[in-house]
Amino acid sequence: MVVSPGTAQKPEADTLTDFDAVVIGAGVSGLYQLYRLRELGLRVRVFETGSGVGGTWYWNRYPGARFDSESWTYGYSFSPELLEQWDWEEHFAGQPETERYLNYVADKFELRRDIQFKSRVTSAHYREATRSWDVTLEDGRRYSTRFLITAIGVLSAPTMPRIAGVDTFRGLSCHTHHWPKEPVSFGGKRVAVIGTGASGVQTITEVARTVGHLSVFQRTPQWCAPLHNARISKEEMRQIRANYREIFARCQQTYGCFIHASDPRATHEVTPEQREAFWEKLYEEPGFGIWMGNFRDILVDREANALISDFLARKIRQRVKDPAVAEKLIPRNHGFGTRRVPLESGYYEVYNQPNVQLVDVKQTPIERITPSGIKTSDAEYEFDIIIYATGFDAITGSFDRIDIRGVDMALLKEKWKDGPQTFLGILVDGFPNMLMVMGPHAGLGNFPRAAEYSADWVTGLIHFARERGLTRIEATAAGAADWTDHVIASSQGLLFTEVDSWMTGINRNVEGKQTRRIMRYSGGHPAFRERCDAVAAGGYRELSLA
Ligand code: NA7
Repeated sequence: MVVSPGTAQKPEADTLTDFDAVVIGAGVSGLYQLYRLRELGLRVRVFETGSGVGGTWYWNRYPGARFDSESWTYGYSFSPELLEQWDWEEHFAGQPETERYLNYVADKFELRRDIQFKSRVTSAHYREATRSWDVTLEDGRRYSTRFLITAIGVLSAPTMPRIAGVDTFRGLSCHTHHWPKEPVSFGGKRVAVIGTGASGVQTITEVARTVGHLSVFQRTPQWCAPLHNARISKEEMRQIRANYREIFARCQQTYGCFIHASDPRATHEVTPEQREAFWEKLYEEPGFGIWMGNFRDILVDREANALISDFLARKIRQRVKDPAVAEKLIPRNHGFGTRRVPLESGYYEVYNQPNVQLVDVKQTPIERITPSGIKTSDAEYEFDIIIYATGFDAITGSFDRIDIRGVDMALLKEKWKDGPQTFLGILVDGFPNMLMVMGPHAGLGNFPRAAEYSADWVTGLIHFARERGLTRIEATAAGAADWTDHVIASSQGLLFTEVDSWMTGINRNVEGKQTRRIMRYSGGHPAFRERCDAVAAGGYRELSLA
């Protein structure tokens, strides 16, 4: 049954629960999931912690926050009318533009009337007697729902460093994820940034433009590559619009749903001169091409990886004037692309500014945050502002922060303590009627491309169940074990598995997240879709349905 958004009918069988479906999160995936479930005529409520839509793009309003995906590959693809109406301003949109876009989508499809803002879900408990979930908000309000759908993102549980004295600092201090809505001025201020991941790199570059003095506290340098952002002219936007079908089709074919496809050649199949020329070309091109569009073996072959790493090290040495600083900015403990590559717009040149200082906290560890600044093992610094770009309890962190209990009150966090176990990254055995959009062990990549697929699959399954009067959907233990084994097997041989990062589940600021585990499916999105499509086409026989 397809009804227009907003005219949802109440199916008889489900009137025992407040809602047919509760979606947690009004970010990129939650908004689209709501749209799709409304099409089925479901009574849906979205609970969102923030006071506006956007998820990642609502919260991460730190200076310099912007896409590393091409804007025109990042927008939703489901509505030709939306594609027709929305003009992207930049090839890699900044956070304000993206937040505006997601608000535009929410308004256009009148999504807000089913979204309850300022509503943090603190617990979700499954009740076997009614085959439903009881959902409790932070303020104590409770709701029941047949289906519980998590759309809580992969990087939405920010983590502060475990450094003594963090609460004692008297100036302004803030995690990049929690950046205030009011403008913050850096002119004449002494600013510290702790953390040099993708968020830190963007923040540092932007703050350096106007800051009085900037100190960057770096634990691990990153292999950064140029973003090469530019504005989109009217003519370019016209061409993009005319090509949307091809653009999205290409994203469907690539490993990570980006427009960049890996080069079919291996690094050693070309001469050193050809290799150098190819890498120079990639370095001059916008976006993730140098990571995703490189020779096919750079992320699996140690020698190939060492060569591309050496190319990037030479770039850092060319761009940073002080050789000692350049050496500090060159990663030694991981090769290029084995961690998420931050894209930058003048990041390395920041260290040529006389008012910017790089502090290597491996050499001189931070001992404590003081009321006036930061004390390391060899100096005491005074600051007006401390920015924590210290990352996230990735992928499972936002699940861990909700008390999710399935059959017999089993705790999801406990079930996943040695790493996630899921079926297709969407279902978990022992947690009936809970469906995860972009859950752990799902295909990851250019987020909206993967999220649209995930939400479509969830919608298809719910549609299937309702048509047949099924009220209980669960993964089998065998199905989850198979998928988990497959996810782990698909990561074998990939160099990223040998490196500590949020992609291997490491966060030194979180108890129990010190051992590497595979957090996402690494077989590529086309293979992920093929498997999920086969399950759907086979009538979901791998699931336990009742
Ligand atoms: P990341 O990439 O996890 O980066 C966090 C950074 O914070 C990283 O450089 C960490 O160093 C550093 N960090 C964390 N704790 C500390 C302490 N205690 N002391 C010093 N430095 C610390 O998070 P981002 O927010 O930058 O990016 C997350 C993703 O968002 C990104 O990949 C994009 O996909 C978007 P470490 O490397 O652990 O030594």
